Amino acid sequence: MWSSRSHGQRIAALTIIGTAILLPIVVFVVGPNMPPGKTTPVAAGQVRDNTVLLVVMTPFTVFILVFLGYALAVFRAGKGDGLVDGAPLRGHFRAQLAWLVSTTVAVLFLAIFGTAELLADNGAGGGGGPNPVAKPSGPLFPVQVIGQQWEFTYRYPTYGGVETAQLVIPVDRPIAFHVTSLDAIHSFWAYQLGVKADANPGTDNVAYVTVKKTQSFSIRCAELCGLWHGYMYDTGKVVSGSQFTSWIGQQRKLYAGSLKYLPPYATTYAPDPQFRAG
Ligand SMILES: [Cu+2]
Repeated sequence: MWSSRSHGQRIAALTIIGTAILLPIVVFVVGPNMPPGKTTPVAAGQVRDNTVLLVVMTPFTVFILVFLGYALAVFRAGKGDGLVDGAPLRGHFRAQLAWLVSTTVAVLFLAIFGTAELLADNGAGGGGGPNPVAKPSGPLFPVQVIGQQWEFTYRYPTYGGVETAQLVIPVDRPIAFHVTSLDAIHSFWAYQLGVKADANPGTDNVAYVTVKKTQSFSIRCAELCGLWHGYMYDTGKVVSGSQFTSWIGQQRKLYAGSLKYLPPYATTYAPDPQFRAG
């Protein structure tokens, strides 16, 4: 019979071999195909972060699977064996040290890496609240996203505060989405852009993105918000600057009549004036 020491060494060796085989596959095959794709710098950053997370969890997953397989194969009781407990691991200094050090290093690395990535990408496509800690430099193109049961409406404060039923944004311009809600909590998720920001009533939740090429993208509500939550989806469009100018001009004409019924533009949006912020 093997000693507990040689069990440990075998499991460690199998974990190292398994990790060495899987890591290149994770980095070069699985990683580049991770969601949400690479059509915006923010989305590409999320692909990179998802790959890093997968790399970090690979040795741990391999260890758990190796341990399971090893235990099933080697610690199996033979016919006629009584119910015998294995050697206790309690007080095994090296096993404890290895586990404590590896998990501590992994968790601290993820905390530091995650914080750095959030700051480097100006919120990494997530909502940063009304006053985000990190902000892109230069002029921003503001678009208000208003969630309500069960659709999104889009407001363009720099174009007379016109409200539209479809989201169209110009390519290569840093966009600031101001996400809010009229009623329940929704979440504005523009999948291919790598943007996902909660829509809370009475809150201006700001998320930044710049899109590098013209394209369509899907929009879904990502927060269970009532009966027709599953139907709260939409398709947005990224167009050239000139296409955007002509589109927004048409919208202003189309909705000119309704504009006078809308409240003046504010960072939050409430049907009842007493809940309106300035
Ligand atoms: Cu919703």
